[in-house]
Amino acid sequence: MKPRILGMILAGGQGSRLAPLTQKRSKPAVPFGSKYRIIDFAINNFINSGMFSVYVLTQYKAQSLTEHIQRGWRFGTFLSDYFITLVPAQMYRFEELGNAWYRGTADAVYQNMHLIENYEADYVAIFSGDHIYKMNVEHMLGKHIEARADITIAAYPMPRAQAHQFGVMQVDERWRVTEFHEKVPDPPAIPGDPDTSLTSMGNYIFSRRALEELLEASISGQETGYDFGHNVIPRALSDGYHVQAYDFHKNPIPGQDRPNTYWRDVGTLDAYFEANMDLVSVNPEFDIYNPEWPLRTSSEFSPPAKFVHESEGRKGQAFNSIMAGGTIISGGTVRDSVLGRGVRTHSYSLVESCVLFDEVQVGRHSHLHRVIVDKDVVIPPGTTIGLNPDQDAERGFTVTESGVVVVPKGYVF
Ligand code: ADQ
Ligand code: ADP
Repeated sequence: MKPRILGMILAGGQGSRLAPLTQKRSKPAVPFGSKYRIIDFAINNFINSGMFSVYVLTQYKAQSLTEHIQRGWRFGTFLSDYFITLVPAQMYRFEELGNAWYRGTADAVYQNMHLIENYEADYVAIFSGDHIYKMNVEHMLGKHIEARADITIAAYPMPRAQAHQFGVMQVDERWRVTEFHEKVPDPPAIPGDPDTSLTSMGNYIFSRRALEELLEASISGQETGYDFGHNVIPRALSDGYHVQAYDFHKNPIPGQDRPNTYWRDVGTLDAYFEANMDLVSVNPEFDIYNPEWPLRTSSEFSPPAKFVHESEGRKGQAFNSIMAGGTIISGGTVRDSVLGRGVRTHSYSLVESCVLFDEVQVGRHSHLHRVIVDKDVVIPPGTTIGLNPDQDAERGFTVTESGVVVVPKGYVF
């Protein structure tokens, strides 16, 4: 019999370092790459791996995420094993836990153990909803089963200088995890490679019994400490469970020859901006055009994108850019940019290295350089943003370390 695997996507993250993009929505709901939301990549990973039973655990400012999933991710079938269902924090264990929202990642799963039981899962894939990447989860499950592991953690080698923001593992020659350090100031390096650490991607496959035992042991009756990284994984190691690391670089993606090395935690505005720019580079490392790994999203109706050339001085043109339906580039220039649905740029405007969300309007003679503009913003004619970040900060915009300027949703000039 085919093993039964249930997918759970952790989508409750606040994403405070992405503010103001996360002022009104959770991190997984933040638009990305013109047409997508960040969570779409995690869902596509499951769907493209042939896993159609997926719960999405939500909590913080979930309205936008809820609407996106309801609108875009319906199977519309009568087969009960085919679902993508939102599971908001709803105090399901109120009698036992009292007034408790999801108190951490492991608690989010603990409070929903009944779903795992009802599904009669053999394995549970608990994945983060926060990252941009492709991953063949079926391959990871195969390795988990082959190793007879209790837990398998997806692993990504990362410069050691950045590894303090992640969980870091040490493994033996068979990639069995021997140590796990969650966000420590001085994380260990890979032996023989002092500048690199093996980090956790926050994606776990659990054998069902190990998950039940470990959550019971590490959550039940505890006053604090409800996270996979801080609590459950260290406990699994100290209690002698078999914890295996999975080498993400060996993850095969159908239709893709090059090794699967692209994984981005777009946790900061600069990282988010750079990952968008990756999509408009001439030869992107992250291929969104692979027909064997389709990247679906909510498909809203929109008319075709249009480029208007009224006269020599008013050419509507775009270079090295991506854009969604409904956009009209009217007599202005767009370069190295990511544009959402229904964007309008008007004559003599110049948009360079920008990320414009849905419905943004750029007035005549405006010039934007390295700017992220959230939804529903009308930029009046003759506005300059991004050329003088100090001035932009004085105007009240968020300016990142690298000088990217962020105009928040609905900002009125
Ligand atoms: P972080 O990403 O810092 O570290 P966390 O903030 O707990 O961990 O978020 C993990 C995932 O859970 C995210 O997708 C987030 O949206 C979601 N989430 C957070 N709180 C939640 C809650 N209360 N309810 C539901 N979902 C919630 C983790 C691991 C590290 C690893 C990194 C990789 O702990 O070991 O290196 O992920 O990014
Ligand atoms: P997004 O910008 O993420 O696409 P939407 O504009 O589609 O979000 O909003 C989705 C839902 O989020 C709205 O229907 C509304 O319920 C809620 N929402 C958005 N902005 C606000 C707000 N300022 N205050 C309260 N709710 C909001």
